[in-house]
Amino acid sequence: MFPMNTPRLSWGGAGVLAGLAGLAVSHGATAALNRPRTPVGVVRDLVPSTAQSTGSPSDAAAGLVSPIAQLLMLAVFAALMLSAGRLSARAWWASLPIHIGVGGVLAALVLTRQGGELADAVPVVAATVVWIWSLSLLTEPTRAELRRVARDEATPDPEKLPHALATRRAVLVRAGLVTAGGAVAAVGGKWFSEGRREVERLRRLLNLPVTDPRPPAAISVGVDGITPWQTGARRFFRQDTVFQVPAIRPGDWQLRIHGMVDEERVISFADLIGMKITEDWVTLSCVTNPVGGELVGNAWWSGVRVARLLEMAGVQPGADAVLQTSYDGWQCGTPLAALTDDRNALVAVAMNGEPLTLEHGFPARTIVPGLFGYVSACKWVVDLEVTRFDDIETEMVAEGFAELSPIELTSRVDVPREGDEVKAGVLLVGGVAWSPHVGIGAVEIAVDGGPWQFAHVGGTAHHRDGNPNRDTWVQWSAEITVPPGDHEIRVRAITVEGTVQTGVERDPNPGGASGWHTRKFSAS
Ligand SMILES: Nc1nc2c(c(=O)[nH]1)N[C@H]1C(S)=C(S)[C@@H](COP(=O)(O)O)O[C@H]1N2
Ligand SMILES: [Mo]
Repeated sequence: MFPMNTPRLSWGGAGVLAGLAGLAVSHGATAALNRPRTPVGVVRDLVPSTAQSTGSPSDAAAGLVSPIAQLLMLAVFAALMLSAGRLSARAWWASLPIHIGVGGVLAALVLTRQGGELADAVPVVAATVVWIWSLSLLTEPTRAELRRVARDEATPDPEKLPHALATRRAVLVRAGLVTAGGAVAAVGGKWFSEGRREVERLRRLLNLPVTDPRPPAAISVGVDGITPWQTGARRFFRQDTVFQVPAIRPGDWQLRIHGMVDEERVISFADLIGMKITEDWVTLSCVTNPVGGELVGNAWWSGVRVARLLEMAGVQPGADAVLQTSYDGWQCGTPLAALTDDRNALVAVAMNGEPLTLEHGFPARTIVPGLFGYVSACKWVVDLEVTRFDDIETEMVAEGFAELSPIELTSRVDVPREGDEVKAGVLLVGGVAWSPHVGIGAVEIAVDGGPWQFAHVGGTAHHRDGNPNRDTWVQWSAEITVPPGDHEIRVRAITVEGTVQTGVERDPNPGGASGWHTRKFSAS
């Protein structure tokens, strides 16, 4: 470590150690978040690489430029961190301009590189936080001693303060903690990412017995800018409580079915995909979706019917719920009836003809047509316990959300967007409407508070047995005529059973938000 009895060096040394700890954490975070480049890597990329050009005699010398430039950058970094450390002799926050400055420059570099995403800045932010926090931790004992001495001497010189033994020990312990913390973060992140990379590789190698159909003809109403009927895996909303997406090897995955059953069953991934695969279109939505919100998507799911799995175990009388548990411990309680009736409630292994993405529950998750995700769509599902609602409690239900939670009858305007400026005259508008497992019968719009008028509703898919699939959303469109000026369009849907979507505005808790979606726009 740095010599503790020469404080001039110890301030600077603390700065450098904090700097290195921050870089280690940024490496770990980059790996754990699966980002393509570490902040250090991004800086290194700034040095023009000469290694690729071969053939001319000057190449050997040119090849040296890059390591030298890299050393220089390292020296600049060390010098900055050293000054930060020395500034911290005054107060823990005196180094903030340097740390935030360096973090800001790195964040700008990381975000502006080609393909940069907001998530790429997380490791930089983590590094900056670690710089500030660990430097303050490393220097606090010495600053405390300075304050103590200042009570006796008029102006103690922070550079010449002889360390008391206790202070020296405190600093060394803290230096050890910071070093160990940095090492654990770097190694842990790397270890984690290797697990994820391996699972990504296994996922690509999987060859599932599933199909990948096109959306049926006449589904689309052909309005530019409207939400596509089929939602791609990348575009599909993601809603979960995990900090790290579980990386589960299919070979390690098991589904345990137990509780109020005749015979407990444990099913492997190989068992599962060896069973009869059922496939269908299902629209999934989150209960927290606000009116007009985007927490809804529609995909082609492939998997094994939960009813079949429960039948294998033999459900005992008296049960009315299945407590589902995911690999990460998340739980939801699902009405047994929805899992055993004739709807296609699935333990799904594929979405849109591809194995589930890790984010959406690889290698297996449940999908239950007609129910909100929080009571039914358990990602990374590993356990199904047949039970009674009276005997279980789940987090969302404890927060007041409904125990039985069918997806609300909902409709949304996609076009025009809020605040759009359009040409006066005839305007093509459109959106989506859903009431999964019930089905949309009609969609109505009202312009500028005028009377409700029917919109055109796009086609529906059909189940394999030929019956119409009521489990998905539909697109709708309408031609309206708008004079110049400000306008407002609102939409409501009506189910096949004749239920009209309510205009009463309610919060998502307990059973999903309600109210008519309205868009304001102007024409000229
Ligand atoms: N393991 C696990 N499964 C989960 C959740 C979760 O937090 N953890 N969230 C649920 C909620 S609230 C919703 S709306 C859906 C969302 O599924 P998606 O992320 O595939 O769109 O997953 C459900 N399944
Ligand atoms: Mo949700």
